[in-house]
Amino acid sequence: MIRKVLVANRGEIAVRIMRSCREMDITSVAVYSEADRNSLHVRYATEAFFIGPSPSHESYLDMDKIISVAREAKADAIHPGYGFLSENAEFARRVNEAGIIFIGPSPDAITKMGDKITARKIMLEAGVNVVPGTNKNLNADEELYRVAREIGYPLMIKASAGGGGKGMRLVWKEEELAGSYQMAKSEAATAFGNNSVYIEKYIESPHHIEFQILADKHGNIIHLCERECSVQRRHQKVVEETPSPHITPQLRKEMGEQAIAAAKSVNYEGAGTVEFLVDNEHNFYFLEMNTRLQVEHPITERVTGIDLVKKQIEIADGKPLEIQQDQIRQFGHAIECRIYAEDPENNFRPSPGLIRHITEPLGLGVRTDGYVFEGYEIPIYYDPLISKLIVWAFTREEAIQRMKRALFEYKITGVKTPIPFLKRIMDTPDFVNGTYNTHFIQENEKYLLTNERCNKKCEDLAVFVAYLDYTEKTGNKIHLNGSDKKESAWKIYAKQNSIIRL
Ligand code: MV4
Repeated sequence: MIRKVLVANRGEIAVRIMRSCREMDITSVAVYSEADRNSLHVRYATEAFFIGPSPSHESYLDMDKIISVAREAKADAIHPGYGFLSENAEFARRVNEAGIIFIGPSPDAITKMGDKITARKIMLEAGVNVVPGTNKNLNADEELYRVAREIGYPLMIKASAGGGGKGMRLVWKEEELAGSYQMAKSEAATAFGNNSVYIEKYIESPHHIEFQILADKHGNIIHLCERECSVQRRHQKVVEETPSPHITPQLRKEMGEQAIAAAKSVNYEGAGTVEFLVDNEHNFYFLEMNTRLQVEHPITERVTGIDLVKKQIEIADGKPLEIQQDQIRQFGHAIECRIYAEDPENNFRPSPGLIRHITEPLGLGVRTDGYVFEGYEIPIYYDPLISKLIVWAFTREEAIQRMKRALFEYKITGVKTPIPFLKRIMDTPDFVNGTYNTHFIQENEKYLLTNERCNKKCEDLAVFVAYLDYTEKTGNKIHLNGSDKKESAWKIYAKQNSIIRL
């Protein structure tokens, strides 16, 4: 029986996991670094242990330290959250060897899915659609040119140890092949300590659609339908929604079956996500499998009514999944916006610092998963995610309106956030119509980055033009920086002549 869980994470996801623990009468154990002494996950937990200095490799990535704390606290299980050690097979193995339950899949499943060439091979054997490409590490000889020609251009070279957009290269024509190949290999060696690469046909303008699956220790596997994650910027998700406006019930059924086949092929246990690329003709291809709980899991929880963290814990505890596939429904529509401490007007640079004021949205159909509070200082050491705003409504249209309302209510000062940027996404025709793909942000950049500073400059210019127009037509000279009564005369003039709105 799992009675006590150590949460090997921080921030919003640590709090999210502890909330489910509390509902299950499970004692939660927090671990924290120097920078997290005042963090909410420490206050929320039943017990908390200091594990080291702020840099994550000396704290949240220190396997020995975390396992020894788990032993000391007599935790029955460790939940890794996402990021940090969540997809580290060695950590999962060492946790198990310490006689502690790792809340997640087996080290073997993590290893297989972590190596993209191995995963492609296993998927092919399991009858899962994979992107046409190679399934072995290629050397730079005639074979490379031959297979590249077979696959056709454009194509992608990807690092086998990569994933999530890291270590990818797009090759448009044969002349670029050798150079890109060498660069991809050396980048992979530096970034992952593994220079294996493979080739895939380039899927143009794809949708990024992922399926949530749950698998227990008794061979039961179900899928909880899809999440549309095509609104991304530099491989960082910005907005997610479910159901996907791009997929049909028939496609959902086929993709769901393949997602289950993918999980089955590695004897998957726990919650996992199977990512697909879907093209405009509704062809879909396995991309990779994430062997962890994902950031965007709440939208699935909202439409299915299933607490995914609770299911993870129950599965780890050996309980069979009681719910059958035909009981899974997507009820209504859910959208998530990620609120990062970053500055969209400054190339999305992280904007850590003190939260001076925060008012979170409330009301019908609104959920926020966060961890910050007034007076909290966001550390520079970790992911700058402040919170996730999740809305639900019966229809997609209503959900968008509700998201706009919630974004209007959301007030955060002290750090920069992408709230104005997210509001504009909700007003962009491709988003409103549900006709977007992974190029959405790039294609709509002009509109989305019409920032506040630019608006202010336009306004200043309009005021100046109005002033010139007034002085020219009336002969009156007014000083712009004076706040005398005469100033209002030219403002009135400007307003009446529709030069500016004031
Ligand atoms: C691709 C692709 C087109 N064709 N693979 C980027 C993230 C990583 N998981 C895989 N990625 C892509 N792989 C082939 N064969 C296009 C992307 C891609 C992308 C995928 C999902 C979401 C956003 C993206 C943005 C650019 C490229």
